[in-house]
Amino acid sequence: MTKPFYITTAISYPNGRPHVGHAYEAIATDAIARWRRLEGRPVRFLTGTDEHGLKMAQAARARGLTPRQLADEMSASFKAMADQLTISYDRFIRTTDADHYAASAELWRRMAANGDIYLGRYEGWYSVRDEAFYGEEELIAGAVGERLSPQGTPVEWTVEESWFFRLSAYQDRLLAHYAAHPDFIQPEARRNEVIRFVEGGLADLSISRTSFDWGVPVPDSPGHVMYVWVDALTNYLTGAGWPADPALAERWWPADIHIIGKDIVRFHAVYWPAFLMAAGVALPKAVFGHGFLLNRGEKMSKSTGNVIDPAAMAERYGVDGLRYFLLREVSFGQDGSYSDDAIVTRINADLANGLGNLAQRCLSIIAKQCAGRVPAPGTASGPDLGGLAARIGQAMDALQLNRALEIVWEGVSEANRWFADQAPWALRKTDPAAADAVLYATAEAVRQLAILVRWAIPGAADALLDQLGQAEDARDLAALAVPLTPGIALPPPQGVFPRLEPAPA
Ligand code: ME8
Repeated sequence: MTKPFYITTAISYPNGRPHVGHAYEAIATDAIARWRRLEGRPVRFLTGTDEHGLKMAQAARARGLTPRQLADEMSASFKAMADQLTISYDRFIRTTDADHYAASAELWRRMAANGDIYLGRYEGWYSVRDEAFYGEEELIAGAVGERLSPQGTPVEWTVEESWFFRLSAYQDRLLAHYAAHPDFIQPEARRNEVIRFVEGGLADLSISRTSFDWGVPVPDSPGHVMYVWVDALTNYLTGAGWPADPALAERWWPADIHIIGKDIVRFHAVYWPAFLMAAGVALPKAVFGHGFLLNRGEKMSKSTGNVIDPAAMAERYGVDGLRYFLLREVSFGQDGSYSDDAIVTRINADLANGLGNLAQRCLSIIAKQCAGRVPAPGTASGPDLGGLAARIGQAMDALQLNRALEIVWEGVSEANRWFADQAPWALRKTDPAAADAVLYATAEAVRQLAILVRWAIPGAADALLDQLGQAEDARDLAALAVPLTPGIALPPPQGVFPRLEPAPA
């Protein structure tokens, strides 16, 4: 399993501070990246910020800043969020990075060399909030009859000279690609939407702007900057070392999967593969459009102000508590809802009472009755965790992250049940060796479970593995086969999962 694995999040607009939707995407992508590393695969994980475009320029003006100043300030807060949430990215890309300008210009030149870019005049509807062009037929009516984008954002009639990408020429090739690669767009519902959209016919795409200058300059075309989505999508290539470092790009490209939200599937599953086909660059293997996170069922967005600060959530629930809730409670690919109640209940039941209790009870008895050393195994068979790793692997391959956690917790329940049935505290009085054997088997089960859940709650899992005296390099799936060494001294046990109190009503 040494095939390299390249995974990306969307890059966020740093026109405001990150919200929990951004945190969710980073956590889910991180979970997949960490699972692949546990399997022993070399992983490259890219995340970052998408800093150009009219939306950034307008947000900066509103605050009396230059776009660059706003981007610096907000990009730093996205990076701080990623670090706080223990997101294991290999590069945090900013689309203002120098190598990204070079990659974007190179992609443009190749599309142009293929004859797919021509100069024209754009007249049509543009939504600054979505940074997207819409056809008249796609617009919907707002409350007072005004025109809105299909996402419900304001649109304005825009007229300017523009370079166009010959997207219309790619309809058949895109449909053929979707048919030949059924996993290219996931989940199924997103795939069906995209196919329907492409079957409806594709208009050429305006890919440059002249009305503002906050963007990557179009090669050899003074006054034009690239439409922000052209340079934004190119970040995935820049992050693989393309074209500056061919050996690196060869290793990582094509990407194994782009993890993005459902609102931007069209850009990733239609425009992006068409750009790459035009440039003669291989297509990513898959695009996964996850659902939206709703605060008690309501959509949140920077523009509506209904935004929850992920830093405050991580503070209240703990980084691993927040990660666990989002991964366990949201069915990956579908929308999910959260509330303080739901988070507290889930954390207390599964982390504090479930895994935490198992580890704490077993380790505190070992500390007291076995002089803090891993006891002798004896002949106790232990809880039945056989087949768990394989089943989790299957769920992870299918990107059923919540299902994978359910399976881990089948193991947690089994281990708790077995431990209680064996009652080592009673056994100690009649058969100390048998009591030791039960404690050994339980500690070994905690070790296995900690490894199997490390992709989801890395901080807590590592704290458990520390308490079991496990070396840094003995924490991957290969280490499942190497049981605890009897006799090793363990550090004093400490609770890893605090119980949370519900918020006052
Ligand atoms: O779309 N729940 O940036 P962005 C879950 N710059 N995910 C959410 C969400 C929510 N409530 N709100 C947003 C952009 N997201 C572009 C991407 S990629 C080349 C360019 C997701 O800051 C959203 O779907 O608006 C997207 O995947 C990511 O957060 C960044 O959103």
